[in-house]
Amino acid sequence: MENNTEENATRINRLKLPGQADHKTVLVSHHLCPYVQRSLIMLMEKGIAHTRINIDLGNKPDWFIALSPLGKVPLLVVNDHQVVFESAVICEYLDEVTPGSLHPTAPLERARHRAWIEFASQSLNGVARLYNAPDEIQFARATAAIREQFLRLEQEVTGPWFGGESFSIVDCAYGPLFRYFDVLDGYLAEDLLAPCSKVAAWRKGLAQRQTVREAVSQDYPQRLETFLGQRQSFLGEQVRSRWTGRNHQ
Ligand SMILES: N[C@@H](CCC(=O)N[C@@H](CS)C(=O)NCC(=O)O)C(=O)O
Repeated sequence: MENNTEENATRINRLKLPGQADHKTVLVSHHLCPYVQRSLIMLMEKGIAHTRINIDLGNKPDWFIALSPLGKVPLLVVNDHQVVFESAVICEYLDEVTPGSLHPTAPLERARHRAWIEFASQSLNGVARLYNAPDEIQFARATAAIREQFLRLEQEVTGPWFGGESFSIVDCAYGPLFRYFDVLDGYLAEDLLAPCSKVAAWRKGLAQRQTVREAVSQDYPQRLETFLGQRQSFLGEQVRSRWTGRNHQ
């Protein structure tokens, strides 16, 4: 377990952040979770003072189980005890309580952005299928499915951000998705973004944005590689054999 349970419970219950009472914002997190990253990007984009508490999802603390209706991170705890869960809901809540919306105002455009946030979640499921694929055939199938999703995305992106000149909530959802490929690219036989120039440029822009960069710790690539190398999967095998190769150099 990464954090002491009682200590965390105390921090949740008795947290006193500097500044206004409405800055009492805690995000219960995990180092690698892409949904947590969405919420963190949003917190930083909106300049909201917050505290991040990482937990071990393999050994969830009791206070977290008690607080989290779905047992998932991210979990936003506001004013010491009010809980907001589900990253899309958290992002919209954070947007609504601060000036300068990162969502389009026109209902149809807003609906389109929400739909493409959901598309990002489905693409994350595709990434999980890729790293959990038990054999080469299923790995290739999962890779092909992601290639198709990126081609779809190419038709939707305006650039430099998803909807054009303004960074929006939907951009918060894609930074963490593309970040996986900073590590996965080293294990794929092809550049999945080669046919998608707009998505490729968008990915680059997201990787350079300060809030996207700061949503993870500096050791994120090593943590992700360790996570991947622990999978009993085709990719896990590739990662482990690289480790063995490195150790024999
Ligand atoms: N739909 C949720 C997904 C969150 C999610 O899947 N979180 C994962 C970590 S990345 C989790 O907490 N898993 C723990 C579990 O399912 O037990 C959201 O958007 O917030």
